[in-house]
Amino acid sequence: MNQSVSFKIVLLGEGSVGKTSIVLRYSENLFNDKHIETQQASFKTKRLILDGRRIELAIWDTAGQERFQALGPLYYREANGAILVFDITDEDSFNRVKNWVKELRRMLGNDVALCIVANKIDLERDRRVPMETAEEYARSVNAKLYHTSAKLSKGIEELFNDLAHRMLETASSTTSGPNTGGTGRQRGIPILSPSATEAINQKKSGGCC
Ligand SMILES: Nc1nc2c(ncn2[C@@H]2O[C@H](COP(=O)(O)OP(=O)(O)OP(=O)(O)O)[C@@H](O)[C@H]2O)c(=O)[nH]1
Ligand SMILES: [Mg+2]
Repeated sequence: MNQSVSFKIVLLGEGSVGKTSIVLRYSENLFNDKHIETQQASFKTKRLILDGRRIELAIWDTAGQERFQALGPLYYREANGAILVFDITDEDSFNRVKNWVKELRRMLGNDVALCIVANKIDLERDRRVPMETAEEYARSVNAKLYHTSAKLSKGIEELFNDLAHRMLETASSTTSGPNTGGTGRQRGIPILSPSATEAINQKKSGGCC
C-alpha cells in the first residue's frame, strides 16, 4: 500500500451547533445530550483507507462561543478541509457560517475543501433555515452542503469520507508535491517514516493548545 497521507480538518461554527458532537460521533460513535461548552480547541486523529490509500485525519474541534472567535486563524491556518457547522433550528448560526466562508476564502483561497453542515436534522419540526436556502448558498460559494444529525448518527460518516476524497483529489492534483501551496498551507503530508506516524499517534486524542 502507498504511504499515508495526513490531512488537517477544522470544525468551525457558532456555539452549540454540534461541532463537538459531530467529532465525538465520528471518532467514538458516542453522543452526549448535554452541551459542554468547548473552551480550548482539541483534536482527534482518525485513520481510514480510501481508494487503497492510508489516510490520517487530524480533526480540530474549536470553541464556538463569541469570545473565542479571534482564535479561529490559529486553527484554520493550515487546514486542508473545513467543516462549517450550523444548526438548522438557528438562523443566526447559518449567518455565522457565511462569515466563516468569507474569512476562509479570503485567508486560504480556493484550495481548502469547504463543507457546510446543516446539523440537527432530527429537529426538522423546528427548522428555521430552509434546505433550499442553504443549498443555494453553498452552491454560490462553491462549497458542498451536508445534512447531519450527530444525535441519530446520520450523514456523519458520509461527511468525513467525502471530505477525505476531496482533499485526496486536491493533494493528488498538486504536481509540485506537499507544502507548496501559494498560501504556504500544507496540501496533504505524506508520512514517510514509522517514527513520524508514531509521533502523531502519541498526540492522538485530546491534544490541545
Ligand atoms: N437534537 C440534536 N441535538 C444535537 C445534535 N448535535 C448536537 N446536539 C446537542 O446540541 C448541544 C450542543 O452540542 P455541542 O456538540 O456541544 O456543540 P458545539 O458546537 O461543540 O458547542 P461549543 O463547544 O460551545 O462551540 C448539545 O446539547 C448536544 O447534545 C443533533 O444532531 N441533534
Ligand atoms: Mg464544542
